[in-house]
Amino acid sequence: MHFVVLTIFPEMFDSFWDHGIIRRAISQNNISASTLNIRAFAEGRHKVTDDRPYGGGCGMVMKPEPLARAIQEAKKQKPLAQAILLTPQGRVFDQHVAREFASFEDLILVCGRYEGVDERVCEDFIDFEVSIGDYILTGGELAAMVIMDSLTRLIPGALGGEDSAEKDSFSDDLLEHAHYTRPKTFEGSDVPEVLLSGHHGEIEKWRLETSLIRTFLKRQDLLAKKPLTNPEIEILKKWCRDIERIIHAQSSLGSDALSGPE
Ligand code: 4FV
Repeated sequence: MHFVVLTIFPEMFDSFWDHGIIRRAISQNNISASTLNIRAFAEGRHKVTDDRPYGGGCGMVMKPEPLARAIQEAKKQKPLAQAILLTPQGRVFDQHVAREFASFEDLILVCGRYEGVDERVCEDFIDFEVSIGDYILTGGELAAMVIMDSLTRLIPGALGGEDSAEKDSFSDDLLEHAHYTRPKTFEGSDVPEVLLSGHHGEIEKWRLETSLIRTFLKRQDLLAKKPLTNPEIEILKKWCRDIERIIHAQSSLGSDALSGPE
């Protein structure tokens, strides 16, 4: 996959390309990337890329012509590329969207600045509008980095042998299980015994249970929209039985909690 980033601050990406998994993915040709400076497609001595909003109001708007020319140039370089505008108006990015985009040939990432871009660019030159979240950034560059980072992880070979995106958080719409490494005891707390057992079946079962409980406690919205597997349903049912037993035991413990308002 090739990423073409359209921005008035191309230097912001120098460091991004040059570190960690992104740097290795580029050196191994799992991905490639380039920038186009939108200002280079602007007219006049001052290469102006923004102007005052029609209808008045504060802030400036990105002019359509330089952006349209830059997108056309990017599509000339990468004819199969999909043009994505990073904007709060867009489809909210998540691992599902990441997996969908990771199957594309090439991507053009259009980074807005100021109050936003002229609407006619969105209508005629953009294939997808994507938001990384319901908050306002000063520019689309950080959002473009988020997209490239999460997509690169999904490119086969980019994560290398020791890691795989298959077992990610959200790969099955659950939060990831807890992670532990040496030392066995830290600040008086030990690594769960099962992880030291070498019993892979038990370890996988424990990891699924901790994923489910963490998702249940922290992100029930994810559980609500996830088709559960039989093993997952069995685990939830076991919890229900455990909870029922505890509630039932309350009566024999003479707890008056049971005689509450319900
Ligand atoms: C944004 C977001 C975002 C809006 C105006 C750039 C800014 C400025 N992009 N997800 N949230 N963009 O806030 O993607 O041009």
